[in-house]
Amino acid sequence: MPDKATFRKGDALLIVDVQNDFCPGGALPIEAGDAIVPVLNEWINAAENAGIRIYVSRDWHPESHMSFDSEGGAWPPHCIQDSDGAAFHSELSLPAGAVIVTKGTRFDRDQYSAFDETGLADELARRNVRRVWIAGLALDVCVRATALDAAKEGLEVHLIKTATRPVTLEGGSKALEELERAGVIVEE
Ligand code: VGL
Ligand code: ZN
Repeated sequence: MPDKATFRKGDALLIVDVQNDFCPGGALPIEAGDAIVPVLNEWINAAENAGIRIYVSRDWHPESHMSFDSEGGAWPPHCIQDSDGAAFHSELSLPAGAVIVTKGTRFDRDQYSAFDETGLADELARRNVRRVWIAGLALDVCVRATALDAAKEGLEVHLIKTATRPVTLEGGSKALEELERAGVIVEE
């Protein structure tokens, strides 16, 4: 379990898409997606104690988004703006200072990465963040894309493996290999 000493100056915690639609009972459920919430709460608590910034991304699609299967896309309709499905999991204990990063709002294409035209890289640079701890949903989709972009931005990237789950097991193991090849440090 993390504690205050896990973190140092220049760190940030980045939690990806822990929303109801990605949890059991949601529109695009990930097996045991909700099981990461208690683990994330430990990380949030440790980050708070260390005075480390916390960013939480959310998938935030307009109705009839082009990524929905009804529109020829790859996914069932999910995370529609302001719906219950788009809300963060109710047991995720987000502190008041946590900063929300909204993505998936573009009409013309999907945005899997929390860095994709959100300005997040500039924000982290402005705050002198050099190392990010990444977790959330889904390992093989938005966590993968976010961690790869973070590495491309030159950040030191740590993936919290116990606090992420994949859409498919095969996709999850492929993503882990790919992330390690990209220099991401996978925390067992
Ligand atoms: C995601 C599928 C579609 C994710 C978002 O957050 O991993 N997956 N949209
Ligand atoms: Zn989506």
